[in-house]
Amino acid sequence: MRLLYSALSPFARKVRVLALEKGLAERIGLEPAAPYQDEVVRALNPLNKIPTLVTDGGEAVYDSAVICDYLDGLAEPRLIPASQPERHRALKLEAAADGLGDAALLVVRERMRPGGEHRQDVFDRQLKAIEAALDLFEGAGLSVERFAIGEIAVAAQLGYLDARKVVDWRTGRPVLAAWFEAVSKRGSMIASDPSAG
Ligand SMILES: N[C@@H](CCC(=O)N[C@@H](CS)C(=O)NCC(=O)O)C(=O)O
Repeated sequence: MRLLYSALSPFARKVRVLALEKGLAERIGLEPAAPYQDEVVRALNPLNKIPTLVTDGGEAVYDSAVICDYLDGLAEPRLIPASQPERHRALKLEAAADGLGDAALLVVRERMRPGGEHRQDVFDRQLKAIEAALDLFEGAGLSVERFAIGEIAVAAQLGYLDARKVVDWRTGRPVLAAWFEAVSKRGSMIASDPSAG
């Protein structure tokens, strides 16, 4: 398999962490891609986004949630719970984390605009979503021991907030900060840490 990715992409990191946790990483070749600079990924994914996985059979799979679902079916341990209510909880957590990631990306892209072109309404709207999602995570009872899809998705996005200095998310969220510190020690998180190069 091949994974088109970038080291900084939190969605690609979610996929990589899941693959590492499942022992699948050595079966996946990592291919850097730059969807904001070129159109290379569009031949595989009409959205021209990363992560995009190409299976051994040559099928292109996207987006990150669908890639995780595909990889989860290839090996144990299952990191997307099969039974309810765990499944519902995990997928909802993943959706909130991915949504935070979409908002964080918009903030970062908006900041890249030259000075006078910033759109304050975009900042305000997206920062509200980021802060509310972080508050949700603070009270979500995230597990250090059970590092399943919901937890993986949250951890990947918190890493992105740090890497891009999007917001100071630790202030006022001691539970989330302690949880992230603990899960950041996992081999999968260390191996996929964007600051590690
Ligand atoms: N919902 C998608 C989001 C992926 C995404 O936004 N990827 C960014 C990089 S982190 C991208 O490729 N953006 C290119 C673009 O929007 O044109 C997923 O979960 O895979």
